[in-house]
Amino acid sequence: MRFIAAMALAAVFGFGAAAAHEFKAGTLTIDHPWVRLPPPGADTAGGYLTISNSGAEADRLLSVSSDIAGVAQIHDMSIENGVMKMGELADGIEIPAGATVELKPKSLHIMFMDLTRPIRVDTPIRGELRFEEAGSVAVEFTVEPMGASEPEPMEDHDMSEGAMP
Ligand SMILES: [Cu+2]
Repeated sequence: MRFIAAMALAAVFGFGAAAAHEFKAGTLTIDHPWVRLPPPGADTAGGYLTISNSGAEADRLLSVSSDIAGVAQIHDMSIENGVMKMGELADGIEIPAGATVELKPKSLHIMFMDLTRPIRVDTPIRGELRFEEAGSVAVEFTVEPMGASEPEPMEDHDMSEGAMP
């Protein structure tokens, strides 16, 4: 009986660790980096993650690199006159002290461009985040199908899904 309980506990903790999928660097915690599986033939893919800063000083995400793309830019997305626009944030993203910043579809995101290999759901992507204070942090992005667990806030923007991660 005790043995079975221990096994169950191990299973729970094992799953918990995998599900958490987080990376730490100094006062930063980077939670659940993932890349949305792009449509076949696409040469860009969107990357998302959550960064929490438990420290007393702000930090800044300056750049991102990966093993799937020649270029990775940090993008913001906004809707102007009903048209979705996105552009590079040349200064990166500030992570204020005590704050959590979420990169997610239809919002702040990482734009992987000039994809160098096919992206598959079963193949995690190695990446590196570079912060002003915390330095370089190695992370692993999981790959998730389009729309996976991400509700679409704007129903009428579904058509541009492929071009606008
Ligand atoms: Cu973009």
